[in-house]
Amino acid sequence: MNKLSIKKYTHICPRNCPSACSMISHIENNRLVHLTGDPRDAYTKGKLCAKGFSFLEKNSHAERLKFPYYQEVKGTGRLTQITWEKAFELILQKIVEIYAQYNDFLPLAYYKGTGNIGIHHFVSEHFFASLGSTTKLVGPAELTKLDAIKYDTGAVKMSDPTIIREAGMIIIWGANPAATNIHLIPFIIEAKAKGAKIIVIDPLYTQTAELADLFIQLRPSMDGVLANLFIKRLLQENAIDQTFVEQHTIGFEKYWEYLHDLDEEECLKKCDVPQEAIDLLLNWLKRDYVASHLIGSGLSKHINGGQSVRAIHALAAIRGDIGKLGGGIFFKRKEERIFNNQNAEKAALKNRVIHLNELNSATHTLQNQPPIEMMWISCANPLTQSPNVQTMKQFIDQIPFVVTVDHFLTPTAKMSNLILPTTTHFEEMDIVISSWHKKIALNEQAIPPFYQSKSEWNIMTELAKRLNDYTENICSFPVHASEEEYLNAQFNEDVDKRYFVKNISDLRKKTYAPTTYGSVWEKREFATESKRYQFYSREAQELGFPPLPIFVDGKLPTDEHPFWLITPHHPYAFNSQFHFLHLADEREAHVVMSPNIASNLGVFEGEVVKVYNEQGSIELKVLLNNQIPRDIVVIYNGWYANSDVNVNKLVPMEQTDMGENSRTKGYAFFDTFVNIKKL
Ligand SMILES: Nc1nc2c(c(=O)[nH]1)N[C@H]1C(S)=C(S)[C@@H](COP(=O)(O)OP(=O)(O)OC[C@H]3O[C@@H](n4cnc5c(=O)[nH]c(N)nc54)[C@H](O)[C@@H]3O)O[C@H]1N2
Ligand SMILES: Nc1nc2c(c(=O)[nH]1)N[C@H]1C(S)=C(S)[C@@H](COP(=O)(O)OP(=O)(O)OC[C@H]3O[C@@H](n4cnc5c(=O)[nH]c(N)nc54)[C@H](O)[C@@H]3O)O[C@H]1N2
Ligand code: SF4
Ligand SMILES: [Mo]
Repeated sequence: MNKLSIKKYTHICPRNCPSACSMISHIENNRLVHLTGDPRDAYTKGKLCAKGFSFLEKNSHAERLKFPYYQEVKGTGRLTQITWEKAFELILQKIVEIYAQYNDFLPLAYYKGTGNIGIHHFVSEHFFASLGSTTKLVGPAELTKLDAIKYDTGAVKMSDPTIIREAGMIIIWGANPAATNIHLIPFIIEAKAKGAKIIVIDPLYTQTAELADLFIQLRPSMDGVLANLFIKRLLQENAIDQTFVEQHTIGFEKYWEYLHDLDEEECLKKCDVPQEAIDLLLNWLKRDYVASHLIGSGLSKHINGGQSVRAIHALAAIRGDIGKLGGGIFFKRKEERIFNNQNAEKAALKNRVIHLNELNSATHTLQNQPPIEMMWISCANPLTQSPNVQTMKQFIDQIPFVVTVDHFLTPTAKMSNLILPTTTHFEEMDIVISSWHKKIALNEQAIPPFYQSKSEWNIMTELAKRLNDYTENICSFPVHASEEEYLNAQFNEDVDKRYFVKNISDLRKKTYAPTTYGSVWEKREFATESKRYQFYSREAQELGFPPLPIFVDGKLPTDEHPFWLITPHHPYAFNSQFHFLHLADEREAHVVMSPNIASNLGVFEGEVVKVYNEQGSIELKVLLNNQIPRDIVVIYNGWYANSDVNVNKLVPMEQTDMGENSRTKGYAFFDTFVNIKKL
């Protein structure tokens, strides 16, 4: 390799990952030949994960979509390769037909998933907003815990996560950062090296549990019980921060009444945690350590998730950890909607919003007037990632014209009439912001688009031009000369206020976001009406929730379906992405169970079993694990390209308690119960 002919470019991984790693591509003759992490990144410090490195292979993978395809009948697999000209013609024809029939664009629906979180990728939402009123399909979001936090502190704020290294104790609830937030681990290790205790609370012994001083194997959805139990014990032993409670909180007396009556025996039974573990953690909580709580997505995938988060938050409040350096709660926020194109939909006031978590019957669209005639899917693979995929499939099937923009022929793409190939972050310009640390950065284009793929900006711009050629001013989508010009037009004062950048050239000059030292709520003045932390939230009460962070029962296994099914995120895949690169040892989905369950079923490792419930059934091989409880089985969520196994056939479309105040309730993915049969 001639070093002189190598050019280097900077990129930001655009997965919905807390890390937002900076990477450097090495390009020779327009080909991506080498990839490294970028050492200038203050948070990731030049590291990537296995998936990040695998972009080298993934970007020119043999299975990557090269051309636009059309199929008359969705799901037949009779795909015809077509030209972009033909693809635009088909879309234009459909849009014009819809407008002629309804004099309105409401029958036009769009769904943007989380496959790529870059600002560029809000261009499809921007395009649909520029048509006037359309139908927005809203999918799952990380909002359950955010609503919960807002009831307590009035606003959602989080300290820079690197400050966790100053904590004396880190309690990790329902998260597996060693797999899902890997660049946080060095900061946790740093705290540990300075003497911090690491506690992992999870029904599963995860990769993160391996790092812990104490692992508490809690029953699923019982976090609220455990947190309330600790609060009661701390109160009994007078080990709370009296000043914080008196001067900075409201509702403590009412909360105390609840705690006073809390039956400790009953709590212990519900959690099924050994007394020894409770005593050990209580002992640490009684000491003068600053405690931080890392709250993952595990809690908020249960119907009582929001309520559990409030109880954990209350534990942080009662000890006065909130506002202390390295203390309080840490969590992944929702994506920040701050750029112009992310908020374009707000201008389209008459938008119809359909929450996908309410798709309880296949007749949903038929009952909606006007019906959906066309659906545009971008950055999403709902036919693997949505709960109750059977219903999702019926929903998509009854829509006459479905367009999917993706890199691969996913199950969702296969159920589309038109499949459009798009560029990756090496082939387009973008801006990425992190939903975890305070980062904003420019992603450069390094190589030309793969075969005939087009960037999403390019697709929407071409479409807007053609639409306006057909009927003048039918669509107000701004036609810019380049991606850079388009992205530049998305900056505004809010972006400047938060990130101190006004345009792309500012981003070019900017070195990576410095990590900030300090803590949110330092002054202990909260964003609630009373300026105090609310053990008692009137807002929660008004919306029909318990005003206090009390424990609310979740769901439990039944005789008919005696096993919990937990479907967490794969360490070597990203939601439905990367599985086919086989970064992990296993090449297909497995059901992980305790040897005890296997022996009761009479099956050995590697044998195929049927996992089923009232909604559906799947057949897959058994993997044994002797650290897993006897009534829990695990199947990673995701998509194995060479297999029909789809775990979301078993997951019901059940909503979580909270989230609606911020936009939409979450999905209770982990309240799934199954039975298992030997085949
Ligand atoms: N490698 C990788 N990284 C990712 C992703 C990926 O797919 N792969 N996805 C990204 C996305 S979109 C997200 S949302 C995040 C998710 O990041 P995490 O929240 O870390 O996701 P999970 O791996 O699903 O971990 C949830 C954990 O909660 C546990 N759990 C389940 N129920 C309960 C409960 O009731 N109480 C407690 N205490 N624990 C419970 C599960 O056993 C599991 O270990 O990760 C992001 N990062
Ligand atoms: N059972 C179960 N199901 C779950 C979960 C669970 O824990 N258990 N977790 C849920 C969570 S937290 C999340 S966030 C969702 C995620 O589900 P989705 O939002 O669907 O996200 P992904 O599967 O990451 O990616 C979707 C698609 O985006 C495509 N894509 C990637 N980059 C681009 C791009 O630049 N442009 C376009 N047009 N497409 C692109 C990918 O190829 C992929 O096909 O899954 C949810 N589903
Ligand atoms: S998936 Fe996450 S950790 Fe891996 S390269 Fe992308 S941003 Fe970094
Ligand atoms: Mo997610």
